[in-house]
Amino acid sequence: MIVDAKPYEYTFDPEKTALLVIDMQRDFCEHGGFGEMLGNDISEVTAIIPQVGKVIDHCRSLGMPVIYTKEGHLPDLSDCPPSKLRRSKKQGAGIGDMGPMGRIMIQGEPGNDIVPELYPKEEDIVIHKCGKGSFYKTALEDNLQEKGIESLIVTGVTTHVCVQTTIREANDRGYECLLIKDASAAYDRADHLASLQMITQQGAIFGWTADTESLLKA
Ligand code: TIU
Repeated sequence: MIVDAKPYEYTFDPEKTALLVIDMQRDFCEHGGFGEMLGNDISEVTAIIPQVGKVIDHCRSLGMPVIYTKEGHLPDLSDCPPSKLRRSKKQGAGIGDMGPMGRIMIQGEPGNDIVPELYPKEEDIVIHKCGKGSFYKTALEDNLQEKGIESLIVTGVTTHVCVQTTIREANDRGYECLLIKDASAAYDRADHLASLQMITQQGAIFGWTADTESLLKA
């Protein structure tokens, strides 16, 4: 399939492509979550939920694996670097502290769950990650290799943090990444736009970008 994309056409084989849905969890997308407690306005992020849903439906209809990630930590915080813990507390969003949606950024707490509008299905893969990148200390690469995946369509939040870190990790591992630009968001639109530029510059130095409509047309 050929998608009208930047910096030039993106070609993928649905049988060798997976969809990544990065961190569309309540902690980043809902009021009272980690993202808002860090001092962000969440409106750019909530606005993409319907678009992410469209991309998920489309990729499912093509038979592609759908892989969700969730950023969070074990209840005993043993997988949270002291530096990350310290900085979260200093910013007023202490990881592991009690918040409006349970303990902040802790696996199994309501805030760590995927937003109801995009809830995973039984057959989907859900990856727990403790870092910003989806490959760091996870089984993602093994999952992709088992399925013979060579390309990744990427959605989720936030573009300049977990999404871009994941695309950089994937690029170094040889995956061809397409970021769906209206199915990803940063809290600040300038960060989102800067990320798109960084990904596509120098002849797709990290990958491609396209909008949902172009993907659906392909
Ligand atoms: N703070 C912020 O913009 N993002 C994160 O902390 N994690 C993700 O991007 N998922």
